[in-house]
Amino acid sequence: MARPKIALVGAGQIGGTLAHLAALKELGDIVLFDIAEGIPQGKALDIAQSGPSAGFDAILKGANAYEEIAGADVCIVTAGVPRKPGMSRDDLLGINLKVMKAVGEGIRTHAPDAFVICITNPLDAMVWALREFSGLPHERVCGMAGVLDSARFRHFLSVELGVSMRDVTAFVLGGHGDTMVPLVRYSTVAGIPLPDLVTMGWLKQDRLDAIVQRTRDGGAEIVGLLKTGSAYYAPAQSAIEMAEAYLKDQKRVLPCAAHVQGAYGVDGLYVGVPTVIGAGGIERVIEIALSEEEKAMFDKSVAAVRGLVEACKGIEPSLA
Ligand code: A3D
Repeated sequence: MARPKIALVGAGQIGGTLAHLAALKELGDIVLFDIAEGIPQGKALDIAQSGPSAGFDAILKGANAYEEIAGADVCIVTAGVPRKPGMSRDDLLGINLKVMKAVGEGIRTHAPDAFVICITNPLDAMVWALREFSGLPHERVCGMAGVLDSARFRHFLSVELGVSMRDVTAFVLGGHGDTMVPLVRYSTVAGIPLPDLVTMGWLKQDRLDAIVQRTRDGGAEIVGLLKTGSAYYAPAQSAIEMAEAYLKDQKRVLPCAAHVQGAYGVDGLYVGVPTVIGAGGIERVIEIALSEEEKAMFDKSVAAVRGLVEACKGIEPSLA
């Protein structure tokens, strides 16, 4: 059986890391696509030359023409610009919307059967726009944010509690931005919900509150340190987890920006929710019970995403 084909649209910091991880995990043959000439070719060659030592079998290729993504099984989109210190994700809207138009049309023409994972910010609005421009079925277009936001939450909690990151599960809902909703009640250490850990005296409430806030600001913290761009190792790993769930039909339960139609009172919007990812793409949106306070936070987040989608329609008349 031929190897799956993975197209990485955008060969910058995240794109290059995605290619490396996909090769190490032998998820398939990899095409790195970018408008910058030489960058995707150089990264493809560099990673391919790590193959003999790493011991993977994968063909890596760099490209500047959309024809090269033809027949891709998975497309991961990072094309666009990242944040610089002082910028919000929303400041990227106008410029990255134009990029999504070109990418969406490229996917529509050359890779209409792919499972598409968008990473470009502002995430929830860009994945919506990418779906509109590509015309692919909603269940085959999604955005990566929840896996990363929950990984940040899990990491901070594991350090605070001195336990393995593997035993910490976390639940983050809503848009990828300042309004994201880390759900403390549904986050656990080996099945023990965080509020119970507070009652047991293992976790202080003020420390938990600080970790929730640090999770919300997780991206900005790294932008502030790097100064020239945003996070890329953990974002790439998170998208690889989603791609693997699709390619191997793992039926993973992962939070991601999915098209929500009806659930949570949302009518046709991409927003961060728990999903099941398998060979059918986003096979299910899981609707969990929310308290009044959680629902209010989620609704605020949804309103922020809706505002960005409306702004997209204002900029690009074909989306209205
Ligand atoms: P960067 O290293 O700048 O790579 C972006 C690449 O896109 C560059 O190589 C550009 O040449 C390329 N590009 C620009 N326009 C086009 C186009 N029209 N077609 C093809 N390629 C193009 O950025 P990065 O890899 O660090 O980040 C990529 C995106 O991911 C940014 O928008 C970030 O804000 C976003 N991001 C999202 C998250 C989430 O959790 C959602 C996390 C981190 C970064």
